[in-house]
Amino acid sequence: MNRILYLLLFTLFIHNPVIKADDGYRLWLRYDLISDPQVLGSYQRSVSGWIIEGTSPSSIVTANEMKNGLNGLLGKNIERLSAIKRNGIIVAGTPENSAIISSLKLNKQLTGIGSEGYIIITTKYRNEKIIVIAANKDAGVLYGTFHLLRLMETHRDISKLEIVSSPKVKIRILNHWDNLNRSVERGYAGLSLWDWNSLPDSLDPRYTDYARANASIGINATVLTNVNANALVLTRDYLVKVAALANVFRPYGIRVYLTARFSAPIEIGKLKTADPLDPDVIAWWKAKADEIYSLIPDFGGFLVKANSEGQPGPQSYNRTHADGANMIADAVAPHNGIVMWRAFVYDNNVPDDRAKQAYNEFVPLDGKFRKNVIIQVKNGPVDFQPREPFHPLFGAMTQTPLMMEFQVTQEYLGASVHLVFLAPLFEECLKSDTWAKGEGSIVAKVIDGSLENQQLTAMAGVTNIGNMRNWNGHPFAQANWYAFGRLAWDPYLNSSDIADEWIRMTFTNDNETVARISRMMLDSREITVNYMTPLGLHHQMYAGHHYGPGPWVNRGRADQTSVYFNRADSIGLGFNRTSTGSNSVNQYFPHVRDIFENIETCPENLMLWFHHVPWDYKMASGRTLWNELCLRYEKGVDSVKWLSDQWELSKSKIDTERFEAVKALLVKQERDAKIWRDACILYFQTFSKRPVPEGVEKADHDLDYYKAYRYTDIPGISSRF
Ligand code: GCW
Repeated sequence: MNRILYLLLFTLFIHNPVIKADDGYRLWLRYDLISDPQVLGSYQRSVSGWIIEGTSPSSIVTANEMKNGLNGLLGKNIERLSAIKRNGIIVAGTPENSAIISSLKLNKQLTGIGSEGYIIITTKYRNEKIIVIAANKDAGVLYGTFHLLRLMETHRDISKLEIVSSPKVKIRILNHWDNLNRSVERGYAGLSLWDWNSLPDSLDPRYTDYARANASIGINATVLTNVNANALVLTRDYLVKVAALANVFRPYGIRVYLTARFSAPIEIGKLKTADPLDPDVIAWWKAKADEIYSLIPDFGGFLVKANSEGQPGPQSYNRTHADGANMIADAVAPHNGIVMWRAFVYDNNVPDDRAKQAYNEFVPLDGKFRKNVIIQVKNGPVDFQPREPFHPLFGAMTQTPLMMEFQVTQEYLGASVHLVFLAPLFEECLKSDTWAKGEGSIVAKVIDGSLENQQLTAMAGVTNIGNMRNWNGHPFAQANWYAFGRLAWDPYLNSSDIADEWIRMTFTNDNETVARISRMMLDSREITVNYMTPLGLHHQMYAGHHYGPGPWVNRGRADQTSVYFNRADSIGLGFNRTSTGSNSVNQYFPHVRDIFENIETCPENLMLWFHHVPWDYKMASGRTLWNELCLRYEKGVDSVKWLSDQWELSKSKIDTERFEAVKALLVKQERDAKIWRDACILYFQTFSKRPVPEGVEKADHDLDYYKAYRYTDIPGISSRF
């Protein structure tokens, strides 16, 4: 009887596994017991113990991860061993720190994978079948361990492993736009993680969890402070705090960088100038660099925003960006530091087309930068819009390394309220063909250095991390952190593979649910483009908060207004950037230029970026531009409803806490999508003077209502705007 009852209970349990509440803190590193009995059984047969012989701080954190991961996933204590005495042992280490690894003679496999790469193989050791994670250095062992755990979290077959992986990009770096008072510029997930007041004495355990999460996806660097920089962080009191963070991050392979305020020699150095050619200024930066390295020997270097949006820079002294970058680069060079110099510049003298400015300023400087300078370029020529063409600088500088700057925080994509998976946006840019050296010269090849054989390579993500319990605000915003890390490791990955992994680790391995959520995620970016800025429109956000619509915004600096970018008039809509307009198309290589120049060949999704299109222009659908535009907005709104329906179908497979959180956010997203649709259609209609086509829901209010509409619930910044 008991036995039958037991069996009954067991079957019930297996078929209805309890879905535990989840506050999202553990991100994709949940390590919950594997719920699929078959998968669990096969893993329990393949894994019976593990060995990590190394004793460095990095080996210790790797061992902790191995232990917590295996014990959690397999639901029992998996023994740590010191010798191979049976089948199913995992051995992780380097030839230096592990006698077993060294005896396996893996030199051939290990050459060419560098200091961060790893191999994971199934092999035999004195007749015992074992899994080996081997690397040249500790960091590789840690990454390999995370990889193996990921395979298990995603229920992959681990019986015959033959994995070789090494990062294609050298510096994979988060940019925190965090201020020293803990506010975060464009941050929507609470305060900055860095509690400067309590550092260096008190170390929040979150610092460790932050490092772990980053290491799990291969991120190996972080810039702690805002590019709109405060020189105070370079004073000794703060540097000691920075050093404390660097100490926490080091075992996880993460190096710390800071933003350098160009006028720091004046502000904290008491000099009269910050002129990069002034000997006192040069000496000040050199001494500052020496001081930093005495506290943080593996300090990465500086990120600099100069002569842009009011930030000081070399041009204030009639010097060039190269003069400024080189001066700081020389100060850090003896310590192997680098300077990441941003190309997001726009001058106070408003140019004819803001999209052209970075290219015009930087291309003439090609070849003039020191070897340890890399130019950090945003993915598109304007500013992190839902859709932009790739930045024309990619491929255009042959002697200077260029790095990517993606924005992970959703400044222009609905903050932490809208469900928008950004991997498709990142992927679209990385796979864009610049034609710099003929067909196939895709942006990813600029970023991984292969196009021009650059050794210094990097990818930055302006992060969406804050001190909210779930780190990012929206449960799905975690996927953007995850995707950034994975693409920085390998810019050739596909969004769908990334989504699949992330969903399995974060929510469930139920195939049907994974497929459904994956569809939602993969479509989500296009959905947002439709209800915000379809057909190549851009920068139509309300001034300041950039959250809701503001196509009418016409006050302030001209090239920050919506009317500057939409150019709506009685004839049509869109920014003429062809040869008859601003001619920014000419910054692209001829093949690409010709495609964008001709309205017949310009991709429709970028049409209003490059062309001023008449309202009655016939689109691919056969509809006029006006009708097509209205229907795109409607499609955006309808698709948000679709997202909600899809989410509802996943209810039984998701823990209540996160299910309800996402559900509530989708309600807001639908509200916002409607506001976008109605506000934009009503505003553009004042120019088109055409009726709204059938199939588009009628706006609830008139244009004045939307112009006067004030959000009270934008995370993080509602008090400011
Ligand atoms: O998009 C703009 C943002 C600013 C930001 C700037 C930049 C940090 O609105 O908040 O400043 O870009 O990238 O420097």
